[in-house]
Amino acid sequence: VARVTATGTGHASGLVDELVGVVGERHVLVDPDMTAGYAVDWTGRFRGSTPAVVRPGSVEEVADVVRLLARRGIPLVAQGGNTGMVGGSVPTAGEVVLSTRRLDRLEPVDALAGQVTAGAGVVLDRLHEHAEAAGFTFGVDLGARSSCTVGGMIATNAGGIHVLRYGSMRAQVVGIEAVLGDGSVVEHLAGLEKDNTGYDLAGLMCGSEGTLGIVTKARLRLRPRFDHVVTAMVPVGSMAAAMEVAATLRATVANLNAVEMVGRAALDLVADHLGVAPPVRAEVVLVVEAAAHHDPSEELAAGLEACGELAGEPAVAVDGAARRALWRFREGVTEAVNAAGIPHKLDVTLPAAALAEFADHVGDAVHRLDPSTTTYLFGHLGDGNVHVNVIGLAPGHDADDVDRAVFELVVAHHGSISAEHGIGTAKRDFLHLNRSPAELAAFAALRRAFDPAGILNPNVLVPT
Ligand code: FAD
Ligand code: 2HG
Ligand code: ZN
Repeated sequence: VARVTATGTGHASGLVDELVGVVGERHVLVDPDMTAGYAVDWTGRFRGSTPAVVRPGSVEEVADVVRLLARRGIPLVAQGGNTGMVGGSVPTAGEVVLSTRRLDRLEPVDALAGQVTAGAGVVLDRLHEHAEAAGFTFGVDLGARSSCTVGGMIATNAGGIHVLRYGSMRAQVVGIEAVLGDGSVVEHLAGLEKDNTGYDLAGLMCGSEGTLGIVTKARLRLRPRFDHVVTAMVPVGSMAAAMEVAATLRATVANLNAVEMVGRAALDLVADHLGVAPPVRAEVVLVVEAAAHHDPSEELAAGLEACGELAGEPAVAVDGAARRALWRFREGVTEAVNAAGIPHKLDVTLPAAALAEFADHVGDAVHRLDPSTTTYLFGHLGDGNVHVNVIGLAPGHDADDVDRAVFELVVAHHGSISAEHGIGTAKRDFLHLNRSPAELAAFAALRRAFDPAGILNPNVLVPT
């Protein structure tokens, strides 16, 4: 094992030996070829460097690692699948990376309680398979399912495509095990649905972005597995009309699972990227889904009928392969955008009454600032969440100006600058647009209480 060189980090040597003493030589990576993948995010926009990637295999090892880093005052970044979108999972300021991937134990499903206990490093796909084999499903699903982890999803309070039915990650978490910044372990995993014995530490960890503790395990609610699913791709003439369709479907389709949106520019981009023509094309396309113990096709058809005139005939699919073919035009947008350039990703949420107006103007607002940009809109329309992806910023242009223009438009419409991806390093300078000085002071006080040495992801959210 190579020694830590102090390049840019100021870390004392001997750290690696101490880390090796805790987790073993195989689980401390220092060779830059081995650590490189941990030091850059999925989009390639956020890059850093790290003196070491440490991969503990148990809660005790996590606690020992945190304790030794706290003693030396060395900051760390927790990292799960590294699929986060806001630069929160990479060591942008030379932090040690604590990878949770080895904490991947999945306990048997507790069918009586409808719950399961999962290690923080369990990947979402595996959790879904495990739940389904026991006759359940897990309520959160998202495009990064083959890489994102339970711990990362809790730390970001991930949303995804089923929020309108089951809520985001916070609504799935009944209990937690976590290591706080001083190395102490909090464990509350009994999974009692009712438990008013003080502060909800599990709830606090949701959306905390690795600043309050390292999540090592979680007790998660499961939902019924539905074997009948119908998916439709619905063409709509405008964003205002799409909002009406979403509202009508929510009011009429009891088994509604998803109402997702792809704007015209994003649809053309993803179709080009896939090399496949979409079955429907319009100003806005919705991917809607219903799932139930019986075939929900008629229920969804009646809901669509109640929506009045659409911009064409919906494409409908019930078998797995055909449904997946429709979903590719929605879930493939992120990859298609990435293939076209390094994006600025803005993940905003608006009140229902303001969303169409925002969506109709945001592209122009960005374009006025930087005419070389292209703006793509897509997202989770059923719960008011629009992803605004901007590519093609002119070199030398201050990218913050684009972010600021979008966020000011969001705030003018009483929306939020982050719906589901979090704040990370990307948006921390804009957090004050949504949070008052009193709220930010409370955030900072919470951080100090949970992490007195200020070592847990110090550069995200409200920097320590
Ligand atoms: P990471 O990226 O590794 O980390 C994210 C944050 O959590 C960082 O701040 C990190 O420090 C912290 N963290 C990680 N593990 C822990 C832990 N055990 N304890 C404490 N802190 C921790 N997100 C959505 O919400 N909805 C979507 O629909 C969605 N779709 C996506 C589609 C694609 C193709 C991609 C690439 C990403 C998508 N994302 C989406 C973003 C991302 O997948 C989520 O934010 C996810 O929750 C991150 O999980 P992760 O394990 O990759 O976390
Ligand atoms: C999605 O909904 C993800 O597809 C990713 O949250 C959004 O790429 C993005 O900006
Ligand atoms: Zn999303």
